[in-house]
Amino acid sequence: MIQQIQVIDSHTGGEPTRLVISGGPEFDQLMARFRTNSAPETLQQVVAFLEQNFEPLRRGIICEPRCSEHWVGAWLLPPVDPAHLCGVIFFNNVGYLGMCGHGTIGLMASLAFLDRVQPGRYLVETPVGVVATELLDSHQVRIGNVPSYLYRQHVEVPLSNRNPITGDLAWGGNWFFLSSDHSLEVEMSNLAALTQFSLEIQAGMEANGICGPTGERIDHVELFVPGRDGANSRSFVLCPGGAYDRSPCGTGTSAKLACLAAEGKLQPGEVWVQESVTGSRFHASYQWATNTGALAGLASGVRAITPTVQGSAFVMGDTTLVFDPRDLFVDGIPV
Ligand code: PYC
Repeated sequence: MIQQIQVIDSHTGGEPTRLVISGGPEFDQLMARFRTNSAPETLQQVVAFLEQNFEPLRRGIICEPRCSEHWVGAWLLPPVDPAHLCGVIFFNNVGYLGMCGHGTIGLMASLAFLDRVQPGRYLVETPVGVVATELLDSHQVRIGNVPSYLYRQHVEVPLSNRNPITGDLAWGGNWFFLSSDHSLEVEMSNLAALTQFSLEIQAGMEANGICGPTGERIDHVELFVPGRDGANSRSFVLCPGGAYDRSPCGTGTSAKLACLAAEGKLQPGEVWVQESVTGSRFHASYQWATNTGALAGLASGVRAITPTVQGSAFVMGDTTLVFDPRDLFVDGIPV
């Protein structure tokens, strides 16, 4: 049977998001089946179910030939808590993400495009926590991300063909290795070298057992250089599937703020302008987190932060994807 899936495509600072609004898994039934009192826990169980049962569809939606590796997909879900706007589960070409900052900005702009939200404040559920969002106008969105923190500072990563690199490990809704310990130019003309270097760092971490507090893969790499023209910093971010983030990366900016806060280099409420390699910008700030629960790996003396990240997104497409079982690549081109 031919399956049809309705999606809204947007981009946030150049980084695209494909929001699946209908035609996919029966989320009403799935939510009823897995519902617990905790929205993140419920969504984690839904992710596990999707991983077991809907991998071909995930790949078909987000991989070539319908899409490509630098996109992030998003399943739109009914909320666990009726006081919340919705749930969202982000995915990419290789699997699922905990949170996605640019994607949440894209989600809100897409819902505004569909006339499902007006400017105002909304809570959105993700598998790693509830995210506060504020739609400022039909494009501008501010998100209050999940508690973020510096996990380990000055970690040396051995590299196979060059000197080791030193950086920090931090959580911003995904796991990041953050470093300024390099001499690469963060420019569009240097994307191949930045990508190659970041892949070597990912491989170096894997080979040397450098991971999160409970064995999590550090699957994002951020390379920083000083900012210019009013930006505090400029960065290149490599995502888990090998593509670079065209936006400054919302979860990556959150992880950066956590490091700056822990080092006393940025004060609560102070604005940090993070520029991406493409030149797009997020404006970010933080407050000390008050209610973090138990965060694995939060060192004594280090406090978690609540980051706020602001950016804008534009809708690019309102599309029906068609999945014909006779198509050799109905489930995407295998990688
Ligand atoms: O904006 O958080 C983000 C993000 C993660 C991966 C790609 N973008």
